[in-house]
Amino acid sequence: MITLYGMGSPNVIKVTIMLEELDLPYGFERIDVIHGEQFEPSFGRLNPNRKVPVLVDAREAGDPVVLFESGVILMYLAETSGRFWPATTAARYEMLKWLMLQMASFGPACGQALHFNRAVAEPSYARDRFTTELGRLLGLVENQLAKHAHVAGPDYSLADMAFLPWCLTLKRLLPEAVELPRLQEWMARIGERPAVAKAVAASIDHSRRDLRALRDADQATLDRYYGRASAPADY
Ligand SMILES: N[C@@H](CCC(=O)N[C@@H](CS)C(=O)NCC(=O)O)C(=O)O
Repeated sequence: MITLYGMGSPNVIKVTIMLEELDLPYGFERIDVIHGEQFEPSFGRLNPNRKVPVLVDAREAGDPVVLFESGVILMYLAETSGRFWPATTAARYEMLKWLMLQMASFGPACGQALHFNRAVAEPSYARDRFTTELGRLLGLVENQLAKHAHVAGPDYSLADMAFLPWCLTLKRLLPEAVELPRLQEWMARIGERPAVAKAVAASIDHSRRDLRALRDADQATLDRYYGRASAPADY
């Protein structure tokens, strides 16, 4: 049995896309990160960094495999299934460098740009800085899509699965950022894959619950969620 711990967020959707692409059955455990469920001791044993997604693979006898970091989870599912895992070292690393760029640069830039444009009302140095950096990275993806059908080259890969959920989130929350023709075409094309459509549809219910939790949260909860107050002292 595979269990995915998550919420309706892009880093979690990456993993559900891959699980759907592989047609792997899995259970979903919602973690209400807005109300701090990630600080429960039981969750800390799965991810000491207290973030979702977490994947627990208990399909084989013995200790389950417990993984955090969405990129690592994608790599694990690819390597263990033999799908979306290029056979040659050169092709594999060609794909992995774009996956790593998504993990290390694009995802964090999206998160910060969205935070300073949407969650915080006033214009600021931080807003300009992260919006500019996000624009630069989206330009890089646009250039890549001018040369290839997919982010990491001619083939659909883990890199597409990692970039797409963030791009779809931008389309909803910061649409002007993704008004790039090749990016738009790629989003529409990849979005039509049955596995992607299924994963995105499944995330809608989780997102609604996250939004309700955000709407109902008191100021102290919001301050903790947005990192303006420290995490619980004893976690
Ligand atoms: N690099 C991590 C980022 C994980 C992450 O930031 N997860 C968010 C949801 S997308 C989260 O758990 N937020 C809750 C919190 O920060 O307390 C990954 O890709 O898995």
